Amino acid sequence: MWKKRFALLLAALLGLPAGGAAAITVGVAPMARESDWRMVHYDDMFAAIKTEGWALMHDGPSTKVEDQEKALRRYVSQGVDCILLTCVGPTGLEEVLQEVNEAQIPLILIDRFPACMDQIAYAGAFRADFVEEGRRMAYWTANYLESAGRGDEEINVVILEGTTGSSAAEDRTTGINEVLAGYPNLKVVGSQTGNFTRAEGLAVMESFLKSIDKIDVVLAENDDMGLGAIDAIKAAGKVPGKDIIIVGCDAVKNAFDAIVAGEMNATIECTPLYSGAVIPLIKGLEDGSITPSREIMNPVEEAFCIDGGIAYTADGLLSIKAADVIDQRVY
Ligand code: GYE
Repeated sequence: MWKKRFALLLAALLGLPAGGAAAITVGVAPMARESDWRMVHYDDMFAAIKTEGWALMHDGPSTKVEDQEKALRRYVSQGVDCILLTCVGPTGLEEVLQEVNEAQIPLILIDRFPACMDQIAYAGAFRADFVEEGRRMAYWTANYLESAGRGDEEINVVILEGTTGSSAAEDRTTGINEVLAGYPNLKVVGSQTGNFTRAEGLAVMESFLKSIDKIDVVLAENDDMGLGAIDAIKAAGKVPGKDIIIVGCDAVKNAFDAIVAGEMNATIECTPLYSGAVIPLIKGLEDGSITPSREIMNPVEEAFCIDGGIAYTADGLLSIKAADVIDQRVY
């Protein structure tokens, strides 16, 4: 790569250690900023790249695959040392990813993967287990109802889905429905996308409240939509967290505040913090101490709710009381 050779030459001329900090340039594909999760994710990653003294190339935000394609092509032509990719959609990058591979630029996949990932080379892949997160939302709900003496009640559930076609949304919906199938008294009476945004979560919840007589539970596939649902429920004269149970996903700070205020009942964690895994990987790839892995790495995640102590997995892991840990949360 010409860029690296130039950096090494410059380092030699300036008397810096070869392979010194500034020798690494990371290209980050543009992506939308639809949620608190996404904001925290990029703040964390960009701050970590800066701390290393590395150069960052980033054209963002965008929801268009064409913009991602253009940016990746530019990163290839400029010879970056590494590319971080979160796909806006599962398809459309097949060709440019071949070009990334041909240029032998290490590609690190984060959070949303391309459908063609089995056909390409990548150096590492990190994301949450979204199906399991959906299961956890449903397990928590069923066990919470049971603990409140409502285990046999007919319960109407609405789902606020994430962006259609995104793995985070599709997989969470799969996990939710898989578990709810085991609880015939929990019926899904509405399921619609709110695109992972607070504004659309609010709008969809408003229309559910108008068209569905009885809603007992909202399963929001991210916290932002859950917070939007709270606004809609209040506007309809109902009490969120009491008249209607609200379960979110991500465990962002705003959800913690809502839980502690009693307006949201639970959130299932999905960490946006990947720099702690990605930065060491980039360093290891650079110095040869780490070889690319095709294994998908899932972070360890928990669940948080008003009182704690509700089982949220098939094997009975217990949720944590949000108020007990809110001060230690970093996002
Ligand atoms: O849950 C949501 C965001 O892909 C895990 O996308 C991510 C999801 C996250 O907009 O808030």
